[in-house]
Amino acid sequence: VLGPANKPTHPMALAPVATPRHSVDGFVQEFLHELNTTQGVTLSASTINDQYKALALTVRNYLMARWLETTRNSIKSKSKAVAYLSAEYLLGRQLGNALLAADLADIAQEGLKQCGIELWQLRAQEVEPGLGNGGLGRLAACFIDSLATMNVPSVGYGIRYEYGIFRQTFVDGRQVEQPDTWLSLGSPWEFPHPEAAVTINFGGTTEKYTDEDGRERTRWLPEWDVQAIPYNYMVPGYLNGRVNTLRLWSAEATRAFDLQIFNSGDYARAVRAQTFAENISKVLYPEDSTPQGKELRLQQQYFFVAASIRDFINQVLGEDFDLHNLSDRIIFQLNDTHPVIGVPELMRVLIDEEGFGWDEAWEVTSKCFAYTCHTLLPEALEVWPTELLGRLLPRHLEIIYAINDRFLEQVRDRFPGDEVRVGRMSIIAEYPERAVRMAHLASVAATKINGVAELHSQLLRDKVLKDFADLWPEKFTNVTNGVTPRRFLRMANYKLSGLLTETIGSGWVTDLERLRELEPCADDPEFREKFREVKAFNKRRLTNLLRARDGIDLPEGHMLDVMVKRLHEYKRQSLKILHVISLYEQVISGKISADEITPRTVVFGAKAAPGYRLAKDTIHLINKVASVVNEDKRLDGRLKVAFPANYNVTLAEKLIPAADLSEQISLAGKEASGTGNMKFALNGALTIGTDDGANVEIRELVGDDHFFLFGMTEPEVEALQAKGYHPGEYYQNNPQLKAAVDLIQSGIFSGGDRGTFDSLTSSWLYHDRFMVFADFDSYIAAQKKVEEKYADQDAWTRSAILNMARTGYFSSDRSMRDYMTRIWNITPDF
Ligand code: RUG
Repeated sequence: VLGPANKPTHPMALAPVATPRHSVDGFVQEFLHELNTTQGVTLSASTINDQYKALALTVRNYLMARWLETTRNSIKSKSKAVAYLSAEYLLGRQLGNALLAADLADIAQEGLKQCGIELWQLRAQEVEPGLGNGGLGRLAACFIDSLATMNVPSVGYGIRYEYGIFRQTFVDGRQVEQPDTWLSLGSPWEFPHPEAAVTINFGGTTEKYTDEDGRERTRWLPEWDVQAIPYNYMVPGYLNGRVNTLRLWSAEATRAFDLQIFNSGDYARAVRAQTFAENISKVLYPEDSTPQGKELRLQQQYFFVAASIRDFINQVLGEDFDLHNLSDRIIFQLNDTHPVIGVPELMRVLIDEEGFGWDEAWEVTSKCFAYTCHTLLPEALEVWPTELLGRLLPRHLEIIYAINDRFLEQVRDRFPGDEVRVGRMSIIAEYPERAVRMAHLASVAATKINGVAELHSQLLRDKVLKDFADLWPEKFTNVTNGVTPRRFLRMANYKLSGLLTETIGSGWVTDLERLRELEPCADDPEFREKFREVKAFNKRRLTNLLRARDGIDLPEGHMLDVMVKRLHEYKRQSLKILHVISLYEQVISGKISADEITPRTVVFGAKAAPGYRLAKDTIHLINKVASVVNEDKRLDGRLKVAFPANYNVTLAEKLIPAADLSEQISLAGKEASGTGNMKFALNGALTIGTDDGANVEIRELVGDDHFFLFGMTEPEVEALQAKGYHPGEYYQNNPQLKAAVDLIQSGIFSGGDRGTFDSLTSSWLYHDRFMVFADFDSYIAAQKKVEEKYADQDAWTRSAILNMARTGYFSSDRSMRDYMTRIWNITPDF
């Protein structure tokens, strides 16, 4: 077995690998070498896939020495590190980011040109690893980018799903999911280490025994196991010589064939056992914000968390480390409740394997975890039936009960006689079935608990986790989310980047607050003109892409009004489509003439969870509205709807820089933060939005004059709910809303069939859980203001520039600094 125990040395190995020469010649030489020796082809015989792979390997080679060095230092150094535990990483394409981080983009472009190859064509070959659903997974990817760029000792841990988020297609306007085969041509970015596999146990029972010292102990007698194989990915910092590691785990059967079954002649059963084990990392669950309590999901969670904890203890700390001091060396950041099973796992390792007493183990464990909550929706807080958890992880359930007993004692001490509170706070729910509340377990164990925007953190303290905030106010803090300026500004909007760098220098890429220096440019007509040219360029680029990718033609000269995010009722894509329908209805009924409409193309991008009926019906409605509206000559081409399928990071990188208007229209108090909102503002789009999530902070920073606010505030929402909300009354009392809903029910968007969208219209009319009808009027009024402002292009551009200049705060570098000081107590390496 290969492993760290076997440590050969050689003087030449002290400088790990030579970095290829940073010149066009050096690059070409390396590229041709990879083409010949790894792909096994000559340049003239190579396919575009060969070229893409050789290019990826070449770029890797430039980063390799830095990676080895970073890894070596992190093992040598005794400084505290952060392990980011996340079930999702929505990475996006790797090549562009690696080229940027290694400062190779220009050299590669020139070198490839000399070989008769266009860099952009190779970049287009890459299938993005879609190992996440939406905001939560993309946030994890932004965070690890910032950690590397800021020299923070850190490692990301997660799951290498064989199938990531499904590929969305539309058939007759309805969403149809296709498997995401991102690995079918192999990935040149991963480094598998099967020799470093970790065995992960499941099932079975526990038993009590007495050890040699006469102590009562418990051991877990598992029933089955799988191998966790680590795959390493480079996480290069931006131009700083550091390359961190993302380690994703893949499941394999412990024995390729179960020999016993095999020898008994039951070949099929033996192979089935293998398939069963490998299912664990087979597919990403496509639910965003509404998890389904599926057994395989719990298996996935335990699988990656147990492997990661073991990996950190064994590989990074080594055998001699005294685990009593674990919290001096690591903080495990729990990205939502998905990795929370790590808490009883660390307790189990310390007590059952390392011989710690309970109090000693808790003392360590309760300093090693911090918990980020990403939601306000009760249905998004994971809960595992004890029956299931106990069957899969019997020892962990015992430990959870023991944690709960001690915790509830504390609650009773503090609030004597308040058994209602005890029931509310218990880690174990009794109804509708006995179940473990993972958010409670996380809150009990974590040193710190944070929300992801100011308003969200406030609502966590005041509502969702109020009892915990009463008990431990000092645990609660906020870290407002951020996005990486490297991917979402420097790379995605390279024309704007050029203009920024030309104006204020390149420092903004790692110090985004410096965009403030651009504020005076908002009043400079020449700068405004250049800014408009950039936007026009980005629109042309998007037009070309959508034509080739989706056969969609974007009209010229339109306001680009963009709503891209997961499809969820609380995000209210329905409000946006009702606006479109209303404009359409007013023209075809003669209430307004087409030339009163601001020429506008509304772009949607959204995937719905495959089992989420109403979300899928909304997609169907949007597509059907698009096909009717886009064809109707009465609109004179002034209103269009575009819905490119399969919205993903790659598309976002083209769409966001082209947008004029950013739609952030969730019901107040429902969107924890949002991060798309930040990307749009940074790329100079104006936001129409509610006072929700990070919109609140965006508006505060950019100023009311440069933000279109509408809708109820969170307290108003609460008050309306308390009073009793009757959506039917809004329908009856608002002729414009009624006309739009009636138009859907007339069958005009469904080939005359009046019932096609009944599920949607009746859910609005009779429930409207997210109060679309209540905010409709205010939304329409805000859209009028949008139109007025857009009519004055100078005023619009001025606001767009100020949006960009004032939102540097939303860099994920700043988020990481906040985590370091408020939660982790970590300083960067230098
Ligand atoms: O819905 C939230 C977003 O508001 C937030 O910006 C993002 C990152 O913090 O996380 C999203 N989220 C929440 N995704 N899944 C969950 C489930 O808790």
